Amino acid sequence: MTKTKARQLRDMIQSSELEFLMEAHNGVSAKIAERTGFKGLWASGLCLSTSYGIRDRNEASWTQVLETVEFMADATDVPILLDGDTGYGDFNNVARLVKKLCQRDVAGVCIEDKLFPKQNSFLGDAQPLLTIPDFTAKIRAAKDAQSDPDFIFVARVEALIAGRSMQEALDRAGAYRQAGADAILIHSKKADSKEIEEFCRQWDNACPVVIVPTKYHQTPMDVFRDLGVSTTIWANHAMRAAIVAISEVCEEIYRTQSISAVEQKVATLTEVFDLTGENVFDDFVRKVSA
Ligand code: SPV
Ligand code: MG
Repeated sequence: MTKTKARQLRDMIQSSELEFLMEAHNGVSAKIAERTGFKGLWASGLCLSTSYGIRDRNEASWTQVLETVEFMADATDVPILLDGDTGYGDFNNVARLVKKLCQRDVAGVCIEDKLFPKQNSFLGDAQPLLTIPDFTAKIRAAKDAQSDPDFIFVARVEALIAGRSMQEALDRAGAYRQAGADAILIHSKKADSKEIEEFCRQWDNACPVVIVPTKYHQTPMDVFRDLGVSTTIWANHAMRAAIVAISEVCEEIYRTQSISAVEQKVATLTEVFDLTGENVFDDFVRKVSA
């Protein structure tokens, strides 16, 4: 029997290898990442928002996010970890979110200990944090609501982002683990990875650690491998690549009033049809008309 998506994500998070989740923000970007070979996907709140043309401040409703992530789950066979921001409300909202994610075959959710409405971690300083008891209530509510025993809850510690101490980051992570979190995402916006490395040393793999090296991208992955990090999230690179590629093609077509010059730079229609499954539609028609 094939493994459920939640089981696949659980195996990745718990494996002794360093694993990778690639950002995707709609069905087609999810499919492309899967085809490349990624074993799992990160449905980024920032990139979902960007794809809607809105800010990463919970301007999209949670059901709009759910609808998009369902398209992503339908388009792929690999597990998706949804960036669920702060859970779109209190513990009750988190429980309802987890229930719906299990129904739609989304393998896990990452919830951060900031306040609703959230703002992106790379904006501003000293962002306020939720109290530990209020956040552990969200974890317990999520674990209680999951219908799939393998569903993954990643608790995201924003203490370092908010300028709090290393000790507070460790205390929060400890409380979240005790409340039932399956993994801890420790986030940093520093250009070097010293504080992440320090956290990992002191945490000593009390439970799996997930990192997002968007800012400290120069540190080789072997450093994190040696520290026993479970999973790295490449958090926004499909969207940032798309912005550059779309801009270049728009500029060229606008300037030349022709599409000839870009023909070699864009996907063929055969590739488009292949990505959306047109190539197997005829087989489907034959099967149902037999
Ligand atoms: C996201 O991808 O939306 C994240 C990661 O939450 S970050 O933008 O680094 O906060
Ligand atoms: Mg986010």
